[in-house]
Amino acid sequence: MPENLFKINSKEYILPGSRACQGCGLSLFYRYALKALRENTIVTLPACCLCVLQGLYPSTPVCVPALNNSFASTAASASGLVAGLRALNKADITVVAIAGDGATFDMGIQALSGAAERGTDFIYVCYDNEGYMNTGTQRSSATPMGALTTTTPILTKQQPKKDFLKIMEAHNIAYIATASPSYPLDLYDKFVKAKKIRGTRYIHIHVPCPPGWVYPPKDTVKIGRLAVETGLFPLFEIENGKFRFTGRSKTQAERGNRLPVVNYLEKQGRFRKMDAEQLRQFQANVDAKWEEYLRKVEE
Ligand SMILES: Cc1ncc(C[n+]2csc(CCOP(=O)(O)OP(=O)(O)O)c2C)c(N)n1
Ligand code: SF4
Repeated sequence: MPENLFKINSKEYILPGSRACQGCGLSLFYRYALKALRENTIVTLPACCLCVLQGLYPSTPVCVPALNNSFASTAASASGLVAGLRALNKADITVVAIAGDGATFDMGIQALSGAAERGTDFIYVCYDNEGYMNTGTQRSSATPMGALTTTTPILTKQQPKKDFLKIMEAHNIAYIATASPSYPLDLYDKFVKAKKIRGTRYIHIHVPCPPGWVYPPKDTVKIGRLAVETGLFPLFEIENGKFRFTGRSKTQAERGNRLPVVNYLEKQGRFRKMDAEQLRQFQANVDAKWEEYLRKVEE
């Protein structure tokens, strides 16, 4: 892992002029991921906020080739790119599929599951802003219980978030990791590593979104840190079936010093209607998941 930020590739692959909102966690993640992936990378993406960030042809602030595809077919288009590059003897180019949670948890799960089962040689990244944000914050199956969205405007979302990492784990793929732009060294390191591994690699990114989560844009990094420090979004990787915590989560697992999840929830307007029972249930779900991960470390 690079010891400090100065060890990170200094080249910028996103130039000024992106159309993402102020304080967007997606832009932060994308900046560090592209620095790690460097040249010899092709991105494929569906309709989503990343597509807005990429801009409209013929102008874009992004310096790697990118293909726009339809909503449900990110992994299918990545599979096609991999096959095409192999036919052209250009298998050294890394294909990176990047999609939001709506395009992954809901719409694109079939194509992703198929490609993962075949072990297709690409990196799939789900950037999880926990809703259909590009179209105005509709609920997805990644939206947490208790959140207000434009399709759960009164009662809040009643169901817990789908455990998508568990679904990906069941595919026994080459590499799985979680990462957060609030911990850029950890994120950078995981993309450098993923680029070297062959087969299907899945990286799940926690992406705070100021308008959708209802908090001031200046707080993005703080919100991302709280997600990790409360144990809601632990940093880990699973390589050849072996689970290990990384970065801040590794220290916390050793020291047992997680913050209460309310510290994270209270900073966001989307949780303002959460009642005491939902809060209790939320904390219980986070605790149970954390215990499950601790048991995996021991396996
Ligand atoms: C088949 C299809 N249905 C609906 C849409 C409209 N649409 C465009 S972007 C989007 C939201 C995407 O959500 P997500 O994948 O979570 O990415 P985010 O917008 O949050 O970045 C929707 C519903 C579409 N483009 N195609
Ligand atoms: S809606 Fe959220 S994820 Fe989309 S560009 Fe704006 S801040 Fe980023």
